[in-house]
Amino acid sequence: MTPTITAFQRSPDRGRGLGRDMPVRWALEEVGQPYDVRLVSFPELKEPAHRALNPFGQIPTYEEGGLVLFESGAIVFHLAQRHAGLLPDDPDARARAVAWMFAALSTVEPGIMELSMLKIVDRDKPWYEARLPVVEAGVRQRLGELSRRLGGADWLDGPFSAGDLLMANVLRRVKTSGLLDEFPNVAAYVARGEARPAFKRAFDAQLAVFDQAG
Ligand code: GTB
Repeated sequence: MTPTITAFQRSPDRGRGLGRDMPVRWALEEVGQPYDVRLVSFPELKEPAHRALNPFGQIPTYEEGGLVLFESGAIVFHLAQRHAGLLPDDPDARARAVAWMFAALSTVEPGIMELSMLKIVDRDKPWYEARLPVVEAGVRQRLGELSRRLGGADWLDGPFSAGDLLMANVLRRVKTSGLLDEFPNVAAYVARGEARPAFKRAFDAQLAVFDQAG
């Protein structure tokens, strides 16, 4: 059964692969699972047919036979449980990899998203210049903590896992901020993730959607 995911018909990131379909595509490529993509417009996201798949009217969704999932982290977790390669077999190592998945999405990503949204939405606000260093400091703190834990290792806990996939994907969003460059081992970690053949296939697939949309 070939699963179907949804993605933006016209991604606002202009093919930079910052949408949440990216980690799902990456995980599918890592485990060698072919997939179909249904492209959805912004108005379609809010229609009942799409809300039946995702009550929040967002991408990505995942359909596989009778199974419907939303939330990119849950979809990556599902794929990692069903296929070999993204979670260790040892139960303790597996639990730690899952902890990194949660850390990526609930401890590291919120500050990064706040910074991203601040720059996109609030640049013209009178308080922008005062707020920016505060939000940057929060992201810098998390990057520093991550840097200290990662040290000289390639991945966060042994072999590459779904935890690394989500963490590297989340960190890609600060690549252009300059903050990542303050932590060379974290920048190298992200680069290692992006150098994986599965990442490249996923990135190229979402870029092709943007290019074809014209
Ligand atoms: N927690 C959910 C998950 O991880 O699946 C969040 C899903 C989500 O935020 N989806 C966004 C969406 O559908 C797209 S990815 N938004 C439409 C809506 O809510 O109406 C987030 C995103 C948004 C914008 C850009 N951008 O402009 O570059 C990139 C990524």
